[in-house]
Amino acid sequence: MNQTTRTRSTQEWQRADAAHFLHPFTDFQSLARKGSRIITRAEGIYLHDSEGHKILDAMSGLWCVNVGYGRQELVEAATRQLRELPFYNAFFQTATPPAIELAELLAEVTPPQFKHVFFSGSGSEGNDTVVRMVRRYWDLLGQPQRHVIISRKNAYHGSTMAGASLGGMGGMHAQGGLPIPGIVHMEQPYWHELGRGLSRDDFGRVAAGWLEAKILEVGADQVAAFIGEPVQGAGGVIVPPDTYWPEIQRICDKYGILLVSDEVICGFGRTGQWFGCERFGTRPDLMTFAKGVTSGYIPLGGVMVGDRVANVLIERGGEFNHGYTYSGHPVACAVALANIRLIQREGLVERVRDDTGPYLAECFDALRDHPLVGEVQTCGLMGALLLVKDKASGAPFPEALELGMVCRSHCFGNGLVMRAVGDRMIIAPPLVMTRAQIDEMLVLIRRALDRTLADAQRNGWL
Ligand code: PXG
Repeated sequence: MNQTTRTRSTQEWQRADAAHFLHPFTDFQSLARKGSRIITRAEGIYLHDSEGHKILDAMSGLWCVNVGYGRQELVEAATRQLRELPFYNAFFQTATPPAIELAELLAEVTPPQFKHVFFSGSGSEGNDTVVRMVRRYWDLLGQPQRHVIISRKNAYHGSTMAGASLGGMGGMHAQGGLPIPGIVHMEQPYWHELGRGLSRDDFGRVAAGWLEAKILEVGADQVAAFIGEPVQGAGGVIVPPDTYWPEIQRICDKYGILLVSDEVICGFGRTGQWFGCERFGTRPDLMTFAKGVTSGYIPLGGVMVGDRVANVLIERGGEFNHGYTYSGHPVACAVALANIRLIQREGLVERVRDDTGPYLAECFDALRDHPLVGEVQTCGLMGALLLVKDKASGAPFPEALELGMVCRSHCFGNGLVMRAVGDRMIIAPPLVMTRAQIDEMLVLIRRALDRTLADAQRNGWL
């Protein structure tokens, strides 16, 4: 703990925070009234706050701390690189060893069509690069009219102008004049809301068919690409039926449009495969990554560029007028190298696939008997529990009750970070989590559900 952390009380932190720090996605006034929770340190899968509470972090920071907190290999890699060469750019025909080595290692751990990478500083910037690159690709092929990118409602692709436009969040589009031109949205593959009359498999095919309908509506010769998260993360851990992605791939192939897999959350082991596209059986042309590439220890993002696009950009391209100061930042790349090697050495992807992923699925399944739980989904080390008013019909609670937020407060009060997306309670814990820690998490989750149920009964919401 550093000097300032020791010498300020929680209230002093909160006062200074409210006076100067505008937090992301936050109602500033309401937070200033309540005061932030001040997280001061972390170890393994646990956070510690300024009040001395220990909290199980079932969200891996923000879907990113895949290898857990306090990993000395990553600290040492950063320190070594900071001493040797803290920064140099990659613009003017220069490169640094960590950036080159990371590019090489990424080509090794990603599917075989990927031999090239374009680095950014975050997932949002990565998706800005995707928009620039996709449109540049079709320009170079003499089809500049192919500029429309199809995305999905309730998708999250970041918060820059292009990232938020690709995303399908109405609240974000309502601020700042979004989406930018040439981005259109179709419905998401959310069975519980849109497919309840159908089997999940049939619904998966129907939902993928909405892509073909959208392509025909826009005009097939106008469409450049389709982008999607293998599993929608911020949208509420919406796991599509297994029939969905293969059909999306078939439709992309049929019309020759590029497939972009946004792997910012699903990448680096989250689904029990290195990348979500491998779990769901697609062959994307471009793949956005961030978060888990450094386990969040330092910002880094980028786009894996498949041969189809890379060959055109390299052979016919001339200069690509795009890049960031921190594209290939040597310290970030050194941390990513240490992080990926650690994931490999500890076999974390295989552990999620063969052991902790199936175990989490089993434990979540057992929550189906809870009176509030209407739907249960997991994929690797991601999970969602939908709170419903009526289990038989799946009828939701009135939105105004914000039952998810009630449950989330019980989690916090109980030493557990779990997110609420509407009434979907979601988790994405560090991939180093053990079976014993999953058991411990489940005790906390069940307790929060029971307390939420007691509130609902006491207030006559059921
Ligand atoms: N794509 C996906 C799939 C993401 O989940 C981004 C892009 C943007 O990455 P950056 O690094 O620019 O934030 C993300 C980010 C939430 C939440 O509430 C999720 C994200 C970010 C902030 C909040 O679950 N994901």
